[in-house]
Amino acid sequence: MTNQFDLTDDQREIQDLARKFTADAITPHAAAWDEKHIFPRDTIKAAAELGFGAIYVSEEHGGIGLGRLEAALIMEAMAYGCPSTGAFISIHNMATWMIDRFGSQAVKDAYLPSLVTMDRIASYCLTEPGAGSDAAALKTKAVKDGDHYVVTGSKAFISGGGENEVYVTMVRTGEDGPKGISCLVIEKDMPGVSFGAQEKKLGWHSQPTAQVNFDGVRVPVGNLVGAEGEGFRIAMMGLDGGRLNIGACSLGGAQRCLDESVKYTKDRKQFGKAIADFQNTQFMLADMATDLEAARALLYVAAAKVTANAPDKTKFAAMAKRLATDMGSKVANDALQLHGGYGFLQDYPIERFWRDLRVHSILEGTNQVMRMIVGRELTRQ
Ligand code: FAD
Ligand code: 2MC
Repeated sequence: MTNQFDLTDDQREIQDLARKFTADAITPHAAAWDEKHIFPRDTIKAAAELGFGAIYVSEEHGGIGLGRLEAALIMEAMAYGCPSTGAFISIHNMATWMIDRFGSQAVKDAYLPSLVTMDRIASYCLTEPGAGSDAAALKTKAVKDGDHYVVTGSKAFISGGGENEVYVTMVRTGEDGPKGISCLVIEKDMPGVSFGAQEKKLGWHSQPTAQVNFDGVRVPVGNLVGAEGEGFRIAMMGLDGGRLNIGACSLGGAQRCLDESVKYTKDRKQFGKAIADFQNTQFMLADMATDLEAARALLYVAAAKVTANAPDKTKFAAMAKRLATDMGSKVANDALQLHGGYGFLQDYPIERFWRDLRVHSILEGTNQVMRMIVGRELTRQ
């Protein structure tokens, strides 16, 4: 931002590009993707043609080299049409950035060209059946055998699981706790990789989610991202940006719900007048807009801090994710209320946004974990 009140011309340009792409390629199809559980691979590939598969990957490696605020603007714009598809692209960006930022030249050369174009798509694998919020307790083991690691274990809830080609996976190469964790790039086709059944979910229907299993998978030592023992820190740094993007997806979805609510309440008449004329309706709309702007302002500040690598970036990313995702769901819920019974029907988009935004308070770290990060920072000596 050039000043604290407005976006720069370049930022507006990228926002306009993302909004136009969304209006043309996402919004008209999002309801069908949701209802029929369609994974829109072609649309995702078209997003990558605009650079949206590698937003903060360096230009040297084929990315568009933008900052985290620009990424948030793009995610917000795409989520206005479909939060599920926006979030899916965000996770790919997070995993791809980890390779660009911490990978050796050989790993970058092997994976980045096809990830940037999204000819191959990347998943981020941290969670395990027994290690969710306590991510540093993960057990998937990688044991060195000559010039390979032999990987055994399971990752739960993996977005893109079964569909994506590349799995950026946190594994245990050493002691218990965060310092024994490393980050490995594992491919779908490596012998010993298998997938659980597709999860049946409340929302996020336009993208697959499945358990990923590793049974003695031989992964070249060269596929290590960063040094042995650095995997947890790399995973957490990835999430600093991922959490901003998830928050941005909530902002975009909630903005759509607010816009739909303004339109609907002006059209719908009861007791002889538009329901927008009731003071209760106007107060609800006013609170929705105010909460949304407050969450957006914090998220943009947090994004600028992550771009600048500010010392308090993790705390701000956690605060912004917590506020934006909780506010996003509250706005979607109020929008549903303002639509009355029609809000509950699939004839209007509100119920889809209500379902899609709900999980944003859970994944990429639950909002309780976000409070834990902020609280620990505030009380640290
Ligand atoms: P738990 O950790 O068991 O938490 C259960 C409850 O206990 C929560 O309310 C939690 O906040 C609370 N709790 C836990 N510890 C504390 C504490 N110390 N203090 C207070 N409260 C606490 N993971 C990936 O790695 N990659 C993915 O691509 C991915 N995609 C996902 C997609 C979907 C649709 C979903 C639902 C999840 C996805 N996840 C993914 C996993 C997600 O990150 C986890 O679900 C999340 O981190 C929470 O872990 P858990 O589900 O095991 O819950
Ligand atoms: N950046 C850099 N380093 C970090 C960091 C960050 N953001 N966060 C932690 N670290 C470092 C930290 O400094 C410490 O290193 P050192 O001992 O050298 O100082 C090390 O990592 C361990 O950190 P903690 O001591 O804070 O670790 P702890 O185990 O207590 O808890 C917690 C960390 C709870 C914050 C972490 O486990 C967490 O974020 N849990 C939530 C899991 C999660 O977000 N999962 C999301 C999965 S992805 C997903 O859902 C998708 C949809 C893709």
